[in-house]
Amino acid sequence: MPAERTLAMIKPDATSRNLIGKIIAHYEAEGFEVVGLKRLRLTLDDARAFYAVHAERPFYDSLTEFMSSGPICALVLQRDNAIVHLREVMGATNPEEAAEGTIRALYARSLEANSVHGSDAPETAVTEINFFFSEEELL
Ligand code: IDP
Ligand code: MG
Repeated sequence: MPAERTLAMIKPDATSRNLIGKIIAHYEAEGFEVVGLKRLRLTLDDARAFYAVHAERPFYDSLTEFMSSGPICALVLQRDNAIVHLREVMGATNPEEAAEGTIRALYARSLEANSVHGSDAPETAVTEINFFFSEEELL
């Protein structure tokens, strides 16, 4: 299978606990190559734009305030079947339902502060990669 790219984020609850290295090491051990990487703080407007698909959901305001509350890490990860494989390595959205050994089972604090993001489909991966990175930044 040819290499595929997906967009990952390390969320503010994880950057604030110095978990960037542990989480990236986990991804590298799973065969992902880090082809794009930056640490930044989203404005509230940035977070609202990134999560616009959830605008009608009751958790939208709280989620976007949380996502702009501190630094995040944005990563583009590449391997075969990257989108589906990253979702497996992350674990379920709700850490109480996340399989043992997944990032969310290991590190998430709550359903909202669940440490990591990963694109959910090829179309969203392209949109989300372009949200953070220009083509020249992906090596
Ligand atoms: P995902 O991150 O596993 O793809 P989504 O359903 O796309 O999950 O939700 C986006 C993010 O919104 C979740 O990762 C989590 O931080 C937050 N979230 C999802 N559902 C809830 C909820 O019911 N309450 C609070 N926060 C939620
Ligand atoms: Mg999602």
